[in-house]
Amino acid sequence: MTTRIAVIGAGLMGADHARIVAEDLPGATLQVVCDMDQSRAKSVADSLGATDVASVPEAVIARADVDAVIVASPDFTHTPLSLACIKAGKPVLCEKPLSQKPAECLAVMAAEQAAGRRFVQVGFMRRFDQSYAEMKAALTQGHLGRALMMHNFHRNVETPSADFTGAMAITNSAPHEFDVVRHVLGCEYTSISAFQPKRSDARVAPVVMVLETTEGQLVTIEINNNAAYGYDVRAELVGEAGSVAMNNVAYTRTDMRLASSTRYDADWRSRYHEAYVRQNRDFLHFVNTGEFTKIGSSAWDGYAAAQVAETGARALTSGTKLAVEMIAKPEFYA
Ligand code: ISE
Repeated sequence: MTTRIAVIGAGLMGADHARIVAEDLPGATLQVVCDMDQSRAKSVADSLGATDVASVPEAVIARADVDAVIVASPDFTHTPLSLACIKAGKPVLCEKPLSQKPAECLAVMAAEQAAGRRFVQVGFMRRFDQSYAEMKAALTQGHLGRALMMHNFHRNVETPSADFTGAMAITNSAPHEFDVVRHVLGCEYTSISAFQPKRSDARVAPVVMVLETTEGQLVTIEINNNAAYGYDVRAELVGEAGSVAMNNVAYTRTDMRLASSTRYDADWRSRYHEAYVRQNRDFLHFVNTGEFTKIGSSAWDGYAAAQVAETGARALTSGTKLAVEMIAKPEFYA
C-alpha cells in the first residue's frame, strides 16, 4: 500500500519536493503535481512520472486519491492551504514559513487543536542536517557542558529580487536559524536586537542579530543575502567544556598553482539535499503512523519562528532591543 502525495507548487521548491517524493521516498507515490501554471505543473509531472496534474489546490487537497500534501506554493498561500488540509483531515508538510504573521500561525494551531490531532509539519529542513544533529547530540550527551552561545552565519550569493529588504532578511532567511537554534538549544528567545552596516550600493546590507534565550544563552545571527561568493552557512555551538563548529560541506578539495580550494553550493537546495530527503521521510513516517517525531517542526515551531522574526523586523526599525513575547506553549504541543 503506497502513500499518495500531492505536491502543490511546481516552482523551485515544489519541483525539488516532487523529485524527492518520486525518487527518494520508498512507500510513497507522486500522485498529483498542482500549479496555477498548468504547463509548469505538467512539465514537472511528466519528468517524474506523476499520476496527474492539476491547477486548483483546494480541489487537490479534497481528492479521495490523495493521502497527504506537500505545500510549496508562494508563502502567502501556506496558512490557507494548511488550514484546508486540516479541514480535509490530511497531513501536510508545509514549506517554511507557516506564515510571517504570528496570528495566522495561531489560527493553524487552533484548527489542529480543535481537530484533536496534529496534521501540520513545517519544512524547517535544517533540523535534519547532519551538522546540526551532531551539535545537538554533543549537547544532550553532556560533552560540551552547559551551552553558552551559538554563533550563526547565513550567506546567499544574491537576493532573489532587487527589492529584498533588511526586514525580509529577518522574516524570510533568518527563520531557518531561529528554528534550528531553538531546536539545538531546546529553549525559546526572550529578546532580539538587529543591526545593519552600510553598503556602497543600493543592495540590501547584511543584518546582524543578537538574541537572548530563556536559559540565559546568547545567540548571534548574521544574514548576508548578497555575500557574492557562494551559499555559505556556518554555525558554532559554544559550551563551557568545548565547542562544535560546522565544516564547509564539500566532497573534494582542489590543489593547484600553490593554492588549495573547495567549492561552495550555489544555493540551499544542493547544500541541504540530504536534509530535505530525511525531512520528507520523517513526514512520510508521520503520515503513515500519526506519530510526530522529536525532530520535525510543528505548527508551534512555525509560530515561534514567526513571532521572533516579526519582533526582529521591528527591532531593526527601532534600533532597540525588544522582548520576544510568546503565548504559553499549549499542552497539545508538549
Ligand atoms: C530562502 O527562502 C530559503 O529558505 C533559503 O534556505 C535561504 O537561504 C534564503 O535566504 C531564503 O530566501
